Amino acid sequence: MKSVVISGSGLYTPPHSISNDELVESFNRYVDNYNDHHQSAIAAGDFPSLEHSSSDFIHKASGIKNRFVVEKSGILDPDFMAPRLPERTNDQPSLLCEMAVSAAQQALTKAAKSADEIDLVIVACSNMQRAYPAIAIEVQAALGCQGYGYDMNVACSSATFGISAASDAIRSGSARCALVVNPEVCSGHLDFRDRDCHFIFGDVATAVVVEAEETCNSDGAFEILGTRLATEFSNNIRNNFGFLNRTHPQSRDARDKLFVQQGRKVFKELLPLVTQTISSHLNELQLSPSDFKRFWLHQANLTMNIFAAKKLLGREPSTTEVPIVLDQYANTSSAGSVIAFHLHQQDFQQGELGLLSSFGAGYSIGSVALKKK
Ligand code: CO8
Repeated sequence: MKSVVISGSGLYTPPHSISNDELVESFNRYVDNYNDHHQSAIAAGDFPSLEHSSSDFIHKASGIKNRFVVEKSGILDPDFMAPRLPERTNDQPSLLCEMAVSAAQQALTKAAKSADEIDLVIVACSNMQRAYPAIAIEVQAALGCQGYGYDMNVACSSATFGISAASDAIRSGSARCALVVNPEVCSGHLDFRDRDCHFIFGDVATAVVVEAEETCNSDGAFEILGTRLATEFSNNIRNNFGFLNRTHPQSRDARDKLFVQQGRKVFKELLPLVTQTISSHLNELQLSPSDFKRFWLHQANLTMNIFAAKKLLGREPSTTEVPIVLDQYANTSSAGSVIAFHLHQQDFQQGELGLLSSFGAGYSIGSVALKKK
């Protein structure tokens, strides 16, 4: 079978960052305003008062200290609590396209490829900012790529599913060189008024170039030894936003039209699926977790990652075995494991193994076994 490699990766980090303290300060002002405004209804027992958030809780429960966002002032405005993003005209690049292009250009440079050598563009991320035309086709035009492009969404697992699709396309001959891009504007679909989740997400874009080993000119390439994808339906992470919302105006802006989750249930149900999927994937490749130098895991929760790695390795993992980027980037959905891969791969020697793995809504789990060329 044709050998396929990841020959370059790229990372676009938005210009604004928000610390836990900044986020909590604005959230708590929103809570105080809300409770003041509804004082008599709360006193009458019509509905409960809102509770303050806390930086300590956020850090202890998730490991997150900071997040990057495309726009900060609207998120921190207690009267707005969302990024302020002026609508662009159809002649301007979309926000997702702009972020994707920036990450893609870095990946192309690393892979020593020019845009016109790309003949497949996959934009793989949690939420597309419009229904059509596909963001991928806009990215294809903006960069000057050949061939074809399409969008795909498997929530947090979009990147690994995208890499798997690109690898299959190259093996089958329907593409020669692919770009898989993950622009995530998580701040656009997060309810910053919800104490349970206002701290979870950040914005970012990542990109990788996937091509046949025979066309690869990069000295930093990783061979894709194999991919394993798994899904199992769950309502525990859900967002009901969609074009049918307007057909029922009464609930068009209801809470479920943004990200909602049962965090504890996700933790309990998803982790066994993750460790089973990775274990059976490695078994099939006749490898064991201890053969791997590094696990570039989905970045949702620090405890979750340590738990998954401990279960796989049968011992406490070191910080170099399981690099954490969520402390600075928060959960960036599909991009999280690719950020970890991009920032923590320079020390790899020829023949060393690493595993890229994502897990999240769906449920969905992706596992990509890599070997340094
Ligand atoms: N400040 C202070 N206290 C709080 C806060 C807060 N901000 N929030 C909750 N509390 C309180 C709760 O009310 C609760 O109080 P009590 O015990 O009195 O009821 C207590 O703290 C404990 O609350 P939880 O049980 O909810 O806390 P956890 O320890 O479970 O931590 C987490 C919450 C961090 C959410 C954790 O459950 C978690 O990370 N779970 C894993 C979830 C996960 O991995 N999800 C993946 C989702 S991402 C994905 O798939 C992509 C989706 C698409 C992207 C969407 C972009 C927006």
